[in-house]
Amino acid sequence: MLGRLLNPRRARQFQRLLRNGKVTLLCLFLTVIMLRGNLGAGKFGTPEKDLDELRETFSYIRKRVEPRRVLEEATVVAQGQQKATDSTGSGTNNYAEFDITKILKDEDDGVPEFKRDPSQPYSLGPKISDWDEQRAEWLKRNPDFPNFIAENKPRVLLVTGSSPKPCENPVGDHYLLKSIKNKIDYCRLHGIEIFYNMALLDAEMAGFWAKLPLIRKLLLSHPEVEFLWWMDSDAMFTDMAYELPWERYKDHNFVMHGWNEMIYDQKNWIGLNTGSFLLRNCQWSLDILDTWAPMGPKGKIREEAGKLLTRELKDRPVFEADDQSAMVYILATQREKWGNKVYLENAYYLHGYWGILVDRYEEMIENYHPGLGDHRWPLVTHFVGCKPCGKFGDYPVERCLKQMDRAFNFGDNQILQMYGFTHKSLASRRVIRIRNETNNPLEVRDDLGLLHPAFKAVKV
Ligand SMILES: [Mn+2]
Repeated sequence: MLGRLLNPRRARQFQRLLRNGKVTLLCLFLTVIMLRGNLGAGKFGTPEKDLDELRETFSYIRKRVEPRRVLEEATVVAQGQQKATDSTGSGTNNYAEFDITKILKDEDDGVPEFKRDPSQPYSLGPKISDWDEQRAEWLKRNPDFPNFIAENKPRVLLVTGSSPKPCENPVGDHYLLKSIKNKIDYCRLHGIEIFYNMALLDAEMAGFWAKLPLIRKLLLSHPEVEFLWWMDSDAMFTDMAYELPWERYKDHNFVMHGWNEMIYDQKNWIGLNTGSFLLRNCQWSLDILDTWAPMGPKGKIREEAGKLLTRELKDRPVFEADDQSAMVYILATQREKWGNKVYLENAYYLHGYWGILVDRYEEMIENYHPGLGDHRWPLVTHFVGCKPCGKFGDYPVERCLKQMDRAFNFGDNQILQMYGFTHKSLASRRVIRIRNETNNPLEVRDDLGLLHPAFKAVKV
């Protein structure tokens, strides 16, 4: 028929075209069948859905071919190994499915824990009344461990810590890690030593009160330390360049963020904050610790003391005695005894309440620079009421974690800038370069002077 319509040469050409076309169509048909089969959507999906999935799959394959293959190989290997260990009965290789309580059960060796004589009042330890003499003698005999490392630069030990147990939720431990990384950075820059505590030294003083036995132990064991700086695990440094005005405290032993009027006139329970404070290593400090501790023992004592504090202090909610309220109460009721050695600091944020700071970081970046320590660039942002390591806090979890990330990144940017990086934004874990690499690395600008800060320089 074709032969009749076309000349023989044209007809042969046309037939070849048709044959090739059939092969092409068959190939296309087979490809579609295969892709639909692989994607699953082919079972119930509409053609549009198929198309979307095809598009996704192709862009996914383009981006992911390598990592995916590696991952698949790793999975195969892991499955193989798991089979091997399952058969020998020595447990799983899968961390995600492992029940951590298997190894975290507290060893009970049958030896009863030391129990204090309940007829005796609680004390942090044997009475010491000549610590200043003992310590002075030690310092004289150990000139290689001076309590001042430069003029007006005391030797400082920053003390922080967290519970011996993992957090109640896995993300809490991640935030503890961020928090200690942040403190390590600040302390390295400022020539401050760090102690991270995870041991409950006195079972009676669990919770807010655990810091008291720890602080006393560290003061007595480290006579070379002039100031101990307590900092909560929920507080972060947000000004890496701010050096404390040590000179200002030369006649004081206890420095807390707070206001005289709120403590001495109003007895307000939030007139000071015990989340970040300085305590000098001296007899006076041992004495105030002894005065501070008796409301701490858990159980009846702490509960009864809580009632007294709620009754006596302004605006305090009903709950067991906490170290902060107890300190407000001591200062407000015994000002003559302690007041002249307590410095209530509010010229910068030794502690800064996160609620009034974290939303203003961008504005601070716009208008100011690190090194100010105050409302323009707060030294410390303290997440009071967020309990990232616990089950419940006083604020929505999402708000707390988001703002803790912002505070961490805000502080971390000051570290990263030294090395030419910054976080993409305060909400981002990712970093970007802020300058090009150079073959003159020693000539890079260090805007904040943090690579070799004057306050860290060793005076020989
Ligand atoms: Mn706190």
